[in-house]
Amino acid sequence: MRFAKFARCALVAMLGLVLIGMTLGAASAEEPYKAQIDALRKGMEKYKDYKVAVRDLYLSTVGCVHYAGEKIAGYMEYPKGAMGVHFVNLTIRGAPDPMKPNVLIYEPVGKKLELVAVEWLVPLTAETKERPSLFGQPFMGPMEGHEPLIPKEYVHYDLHAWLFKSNPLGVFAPTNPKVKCEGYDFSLLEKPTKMMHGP
Ligand SMILES: [Cu+2]
Repeated sequence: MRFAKFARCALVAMLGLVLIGMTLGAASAEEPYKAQIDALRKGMEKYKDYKVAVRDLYLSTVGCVHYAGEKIAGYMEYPKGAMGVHFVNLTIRGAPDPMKPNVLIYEPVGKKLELVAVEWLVPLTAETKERPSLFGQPFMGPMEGHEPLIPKEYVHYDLHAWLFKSNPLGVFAPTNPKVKCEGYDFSLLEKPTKMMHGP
């Protein structure tokens, strides 16, 4: 009798440990990079004012990009949700710099633009030897350019990081179901982009 009780207690304790382990496991994807991600967020904070971003040559591509969540064979998969308005800096080139993303993403909220994410956009070139990765995250792609705002010929890899708005799909997911383009004049529903081949 007493042993049965002990066994039950031990089982409950073990289950508890397993649950704690699972929770820690889920959080650990970005854990080793936490300090680096915090430093990046701090460095990007000044861009909460979009005018500061424009002065630093992050220029608006106007459309608030969102996806319906459709799945097509041979095309990239974007879960239903939005990205927002991309501000692209074409003067940042070369290998992706974890502290200097070349894209900032804003969500239109009322008459304001709120900084929600950053993105690294890396073209596929003859010199590309391997898939880029940052913070232990392999980039998505290679894929065609996102029409109609980016020409199809711009074959690239990309990685998003939701630094300023939580994303239930994860910090590095391409779309965020909590970001909305509705009510914004330049809302733009994009089709999934064609997958290409590369390292
Ligand atoms: Cu994007």
